[in-house]
Amino acid sequence: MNNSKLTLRSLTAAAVTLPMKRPLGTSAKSIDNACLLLVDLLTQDGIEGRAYAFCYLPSIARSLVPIVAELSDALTGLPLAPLDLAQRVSRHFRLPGVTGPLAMVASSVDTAAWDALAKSAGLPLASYLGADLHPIPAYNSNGLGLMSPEAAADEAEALLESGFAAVKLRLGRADFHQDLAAVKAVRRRLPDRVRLMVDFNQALTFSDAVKYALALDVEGVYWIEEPIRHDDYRHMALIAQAAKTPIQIGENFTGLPPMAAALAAGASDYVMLDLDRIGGVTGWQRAAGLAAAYNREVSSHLFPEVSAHLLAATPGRHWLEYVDWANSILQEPIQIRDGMAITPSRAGNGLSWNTDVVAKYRLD
Ligand code: SMN
Ligand code: MG
Repeated sequence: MNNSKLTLRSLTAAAVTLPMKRPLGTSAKSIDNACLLLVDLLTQDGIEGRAYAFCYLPSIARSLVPIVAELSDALTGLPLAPLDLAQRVSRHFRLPGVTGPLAMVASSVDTAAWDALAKSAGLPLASYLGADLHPIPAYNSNGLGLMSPEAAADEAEALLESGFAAVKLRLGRADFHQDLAAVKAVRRRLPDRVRLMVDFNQALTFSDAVKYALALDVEGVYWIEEPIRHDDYRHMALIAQAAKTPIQIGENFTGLPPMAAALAAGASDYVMLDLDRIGGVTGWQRAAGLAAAYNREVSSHLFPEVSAHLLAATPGRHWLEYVDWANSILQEPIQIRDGMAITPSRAGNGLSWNTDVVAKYRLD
């Protein structure tokens, strides 16, 4: 089939809230439901592209449904060329600004467009982007929120099912001694070969972050994620210089400019890309190039299904963040074998909705 013939017919969206098996207590907020916006792109040729956005709050997921409908009117009849569509979407949102939830919409449209293109070529997304279907090392990022040291150790052990060899613990309590107690309890319970990432979700001040990072240097932690405000690159760089443990940031890069600024400042040893904030497949590919120029390992943030394809096509691919939050609405959730995410071989990005379950959890 000739890709140039594909034409965008419509975009539709549905908001859902899905119960999470393991609630997640972060230093910012406790999350026990995954609020998603499901985006369907229909072409005039009948090929569909899909994406979902992780919206954090039900009100955000709901509010984006009419925004997608309005965007659909602006894009209908255009060729399905994601790079050109991205420019049109950027222009559509330029006055309010392509940030926050609007960046999620822009990214989802891009992701859905690439899905439809890869399907029309009969190729899995990774292959369509020129890569082999590499399995990707995955860490289990379900649960392990702020909880007692004993409960955290129990949960960490349970998370090793499916052969996971890495888990992520959330930190950022008011009292660092409690954070440290949780790290020690989890580390003691896990076999040495299991990697333990920790994530402060931006909870610390700069001076506390330096102190706590040095304390964590002797606790067998694999990376320290977002110790301070995500966009304070100057101080993040000082923490990265002070600590032996690598610093990980990036889930809050909205588009390329913040990522370029962070890399130029030396703010992070590793980078993590969020499909929904970085600009979908188009944004991810550009970001992967930038990371390669700076010789940085690239991990994914949420969206394990599409991120597996993108990491397969990313030089310096590092870890996939595995969460099962969308599994209930997916016809074929991503498989984990021996701690590796299996990049699916079906055409497209692999997303298709279980419509009965979508109907059950619909918000709008
Ligand atoms: C996170 C992700 C999604 C919701 C809350 C917290 C976290 C992560 O920062 O990196 O997994
Ligand atoms: Mg994080």
